[in-house]
Amino acid sequence: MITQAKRRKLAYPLYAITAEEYSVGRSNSDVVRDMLAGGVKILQYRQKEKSRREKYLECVEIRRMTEKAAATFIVNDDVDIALAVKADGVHLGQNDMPIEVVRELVKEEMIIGLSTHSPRQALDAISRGADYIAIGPIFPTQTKKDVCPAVGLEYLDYAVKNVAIPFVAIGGIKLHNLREVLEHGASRVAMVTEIVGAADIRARIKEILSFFHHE
Ligand code: TZP
Ligand code: MG
Repeated sequence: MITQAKRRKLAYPLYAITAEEYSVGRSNSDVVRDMLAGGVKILQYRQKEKSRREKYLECVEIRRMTEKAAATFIVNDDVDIALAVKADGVHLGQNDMPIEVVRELVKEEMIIGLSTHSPRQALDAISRGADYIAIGPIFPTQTKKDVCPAVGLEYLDYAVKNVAIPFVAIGGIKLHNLREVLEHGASRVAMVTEIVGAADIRARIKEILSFFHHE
């Protein structure tokens, strides 16, 4: 269940996610350094197709960097890596281990996030104790290999009206459609390629954050 302490760790508008295959030659740790320097305060380590040893070693380093920057660190998929590096949270998909089982492993203090693609999945996630949910993909995206089709802004509208826990809009969100997403009431957005693929990551983050500062 979400507590005030966990809410505080999620109380930031931009949720940045790694993906080395879209980072145009830069390593995850180089990208994370720039994300944090640009002002990112919630960061998810997401990396498919690397050995678990490599992922663990990268997460050790990223935990050190996020701690120094007072940023919230969430590990995608790997509950054991999240525990081993003392991450703030773990992010699960609909096909990962059941949330109740993960909760027993990580205990109450750790944040559990769940990807959801429909109102039914949102209600299910909330009733089973998710601390936050991801809402998407809002727009078509090629970034996630096994992604379901875009759900559109309607599901975001539903979440804005009906979801009381923190939620983050995700999927195909770019500078050019960010205003539209915010106008629909999202207070947090997650991005992969718009950040990791930018030539100047710090400048891109400043541009994204400026949308929130002028709200
Ligand atoms: N979950 C739903 S869509 C997505 C994930 C991880 C990928 C989003 O990537 P991008 O590059 O921001 O569209
Ligand atoms: Mg997953």
